[in-house]
Amino acid sequence: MATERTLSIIKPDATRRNLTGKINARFEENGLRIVAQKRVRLTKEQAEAFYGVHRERSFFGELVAFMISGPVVVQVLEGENAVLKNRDIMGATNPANAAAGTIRADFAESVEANSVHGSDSAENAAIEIAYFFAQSEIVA
Ligand code: RTP
Ligand code: MG
Repeated sequence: MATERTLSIIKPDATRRNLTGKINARFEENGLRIVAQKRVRLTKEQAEAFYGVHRERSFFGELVAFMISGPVVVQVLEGENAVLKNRDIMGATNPANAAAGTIRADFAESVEANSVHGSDSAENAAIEIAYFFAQSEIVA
């Protein structure tokens, strides 16, 4: 299994509750390395473009409003099988369905305010990483 990278976002519900360190510990304890990280306030345009695949969904407007409601931490995680591994560490989208010990089971407030984003495929990871980071900002 080759080393892989994935894009992670610690969402506004989690930064508001000062959970960045606790969430980062989950990644590191599970063998993922944080090779890039920055705390930013997304613009409406950035959030709409980032979640563009959901543009037709009923929750799109609320999702964008939530993602710009406070600071987020965008980060690149690196490790073996990083995309799927991070999805496992995060748990299911709805915390009610998330397995015990996952970030969303332990920290998420709701299906929307679910604390973290993680890329869902290697292909999307490459697109999402390039959306937020220059190559020179990623230090392995
Ligand atoms: P993400 O993209 O943020 O990692 O989450 P995901 O793959 O687990 O879930 P996805 O289906 O891609 O949905 C993106 C985000 O939209 C919000 N959502 N709200 N109100 C709702 O029913 C609903 N469904 C999804 C969540 O914040 C979800 O993470
Ligand atoms: Mg998704």
